[in-house]
Amino acid sequence: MTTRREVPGIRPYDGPAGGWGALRATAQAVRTQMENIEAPITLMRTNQPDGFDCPGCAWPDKEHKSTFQFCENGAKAVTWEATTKRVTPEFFESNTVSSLLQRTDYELEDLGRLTHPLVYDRATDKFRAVEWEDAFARIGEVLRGLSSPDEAEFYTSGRASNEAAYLFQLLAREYGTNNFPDCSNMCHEPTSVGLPQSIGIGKGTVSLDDFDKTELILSIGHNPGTNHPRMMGTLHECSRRNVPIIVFNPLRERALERFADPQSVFEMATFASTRIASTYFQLDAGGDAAALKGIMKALLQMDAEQGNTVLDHEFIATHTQGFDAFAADLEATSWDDIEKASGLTREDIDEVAIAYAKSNATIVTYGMGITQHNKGTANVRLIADLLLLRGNIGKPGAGICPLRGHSNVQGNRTVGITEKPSATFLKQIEDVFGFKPPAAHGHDAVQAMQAMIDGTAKALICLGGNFAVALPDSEQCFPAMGKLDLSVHLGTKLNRSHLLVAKETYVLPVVGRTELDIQATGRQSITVEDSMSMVHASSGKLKPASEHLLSEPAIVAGIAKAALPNSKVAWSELVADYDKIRDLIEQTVPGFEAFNARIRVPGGFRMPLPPTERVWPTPSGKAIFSVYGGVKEDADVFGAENVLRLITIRSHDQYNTTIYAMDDRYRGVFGRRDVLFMNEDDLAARGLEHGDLVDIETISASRQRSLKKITVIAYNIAPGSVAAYYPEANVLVPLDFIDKESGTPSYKSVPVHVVRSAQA
Ligand SMILES: Nc1nc2c(c(=O)[nH]1)N[C@H]1C(S)=C(S)[C@@H](COP(=O)(O)OP(=O)(O)OC[C@H]3O[C@@H](n4cnc5c(=O)[nH]c(N)nc54)[C@H](O)[C@@H]3O)O[C@H]1N2
Ligand SMILES: Nc1nc2c(c(=O)[nH]1)N[C@H]1C(S)=C(S)[C@@H](COP(=O)(O)OP(=O)(O)OC[C@H]3O[C@@H](n4cnc5c(=O)[nH]c(N)nc54)[C@H](O)[C@@H]3O)O[C@H]1N2
Ligand SMILES: [Mo]
Repeated sequence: MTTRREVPGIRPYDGPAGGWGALRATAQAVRTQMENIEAPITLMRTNQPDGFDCPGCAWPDKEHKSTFQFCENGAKAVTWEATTKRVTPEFFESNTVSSLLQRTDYELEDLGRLTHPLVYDRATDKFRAVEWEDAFARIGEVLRGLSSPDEAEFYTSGRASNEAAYLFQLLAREYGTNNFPDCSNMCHEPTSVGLPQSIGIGKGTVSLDDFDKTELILSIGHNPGTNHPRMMGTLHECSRRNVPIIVFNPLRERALERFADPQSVFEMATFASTRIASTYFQLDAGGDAAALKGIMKALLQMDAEQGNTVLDHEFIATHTQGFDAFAADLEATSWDDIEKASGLTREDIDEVAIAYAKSNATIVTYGMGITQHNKGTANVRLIADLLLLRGNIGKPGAGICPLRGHSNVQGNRTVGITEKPSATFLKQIEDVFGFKPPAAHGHDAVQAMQAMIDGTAKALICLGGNFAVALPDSEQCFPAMGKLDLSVHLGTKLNRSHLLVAKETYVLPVVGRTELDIQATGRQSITVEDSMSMVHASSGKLKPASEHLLSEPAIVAGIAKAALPNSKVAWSELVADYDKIRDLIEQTVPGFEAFNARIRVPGGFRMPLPPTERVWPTPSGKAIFSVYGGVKEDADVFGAENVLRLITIRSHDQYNTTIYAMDDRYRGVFGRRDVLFMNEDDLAARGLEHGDLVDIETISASRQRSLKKITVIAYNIAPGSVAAYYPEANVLVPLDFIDKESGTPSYKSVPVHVVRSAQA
């Protein structure tokens, strides 16, 4: 191999994921954010029976009462919120919004916790403190003045509790709209749309116990070492039981190769580690559909050759529908197309099919590598198809396992955050509250932004999140925020969406997950639902970051009382005692029977998951095979040559748009984020070298989109695929480049050209 030139901040990381590096990084996270010793104590209370739920990810905990589970990125999420840094009215007094917009996303949040409710003052171009009651009164007044409730958009980011989210949807529905853009629309919407079509419910079917019994794991398009770190403990255990773990990912992700469990005294003491992937297939970005179809085609063939012993024919006959059309589609798909579109060989695919045929209980885990494509929903259904072929749903050790995003994104949906509510839910709301909620479907995230760009949306209320930065096409979305009459942000820390001010803008600071929430009847707890449908209580213990904070339920109620003077909802009573919110959830949402009693049991309870008992809540009562049609996940780019598919990814030091620090340790990137990962052959084909400056240009018939002067680095990534960090690369993603079934942006498959930057 030729010696590579030195590129600042780029050096190979040879260790396993986890291990001492993770402990060091945790210590660093505590040191930079906390001045006192409260931090370690706070961390110890994460995911404990009487503590708070980790705001990091939605991976469950063993009965939620295990000994402290170490997790580096959970620690970062907690210290980032429990930081001792503050951004006060005095700070805003000496900094204009225009000047703050010059700061990076990292610098903005690193200013610390918001301490006071703020209103934007156009005359001075500054935020200043405002009284809560004045803020509520004015927000209510603007909302009451809109010509239609559908001119307002109610955005939810998945960190909100069930209680806050339930009140939020109640506010919007009594006000008169179903405009519920939410972070799930950018994330697992293909799961929420695709799985109900296949198995009747839009949630995963496995529990942690299933991982104890599984015989094979297929891990597709997710990066648990960074995004679901507590899952690494589970994968580590499975690997040590010699369960094969077959990974499909265009990038070599270190944690999927080797992991040292910081809980393991032996591994820590001996610097040993455990292999995670038994086989690692670096397929092309957008190649999963072809690979999955290939595996299933091979299975059908094996079944025919081996006297119908490979598929679970009894299960297929009793429990499913649509097999013939599905099989015909596989028949019509050529091996040539499968190999070309996946980037894998027939032998690779046969190998997986043989392993799958051998396993009596298989789990498929998947993330954004599956959902964020033009055919994300159809992709999710292919995974269900694969499992159905051998009866791998509703059997111990087997099932489908979507890795959810935000810690309560699944719960938010369960309690009514959806732009397409069911008639039954609306009827329940009407019966219990005595007002008629709107039936017309509302906007999802992309549609809400499109309405803002058109000027038809006038107000945006955000329950958390960083709406404009999380969405694609920043050049269109950022200015659209400024066209609104009103934007309101409930948040813990300052971010760019807050600064993209509307005619009137309020930033309302909330009590965080780690903090004590005291209301009229005393200390409150909230509830969340994890990726495996376990609902449990969470209550913070730290003193709130400022005495001026309000809880999310209190703020939603404050806005509601001002916007709906004749409301049928007893807002103040609900805020005084969250048990009363839970009683209402119980009365209006199925599955929450004896809600308050059951969350008082350590570990909480599981929401109903009929497919785990082989009950399929589809219209026909059967699980349904899909017909994919072709092998392409993403639209063809006709006439363009040298096309690369851009994947946008998270670094190890990042939580969505929150940048904790500038390193991406496992990928060997330190102190910077302005890089493009590219395969050596693709570099050579373009006459480029490791470390060159390049421009990335989106191939699209509409407006030109480019990101200039990015350092290209040689990386172990599938040829034809390149990767860059989100949110910086969002300028390259067209807003209408979506999965039409779910509305989810295709952040993982943007067709681009990469060219050498012009000399300065
Ligand atoms: N620390 C931390 N934790 C998080 C988050 C965070 O930002 N930081 N975000 C939270 C949220 S909201 C979410 S949704 C989850 C996200 O968790 P993930 O789903 O793991 O999200 P990504 O980082 O987008 O990583 C996707 C992985 O898919 C791979 N990939 C990309 N394209 C393809 C493809 O076409 N096929 C295949 N097979 N693989 C592909 C990428 O190489 C990468 O390894 O994590 C949650 N947890
Ligand atoms: N290019 C590209 N774009 C993507 C993705 C991608 O993979 N690639 N992933 C998409 C995905 S999966 C998602 S989920 C979205 C994420 O979209 P969002 O959920 O909108 O974004 P976050 O970055 O998680 O939001 C961070 C902000 O939330 C606020 N916050 C933090 N904690 C709390 C709290 O407890 N309460 C309240 N009220 N506010 C709080 C803080 O003010 C912080 O600035 O981004 C999407 N965008
Ligand atoms: Mo997400």
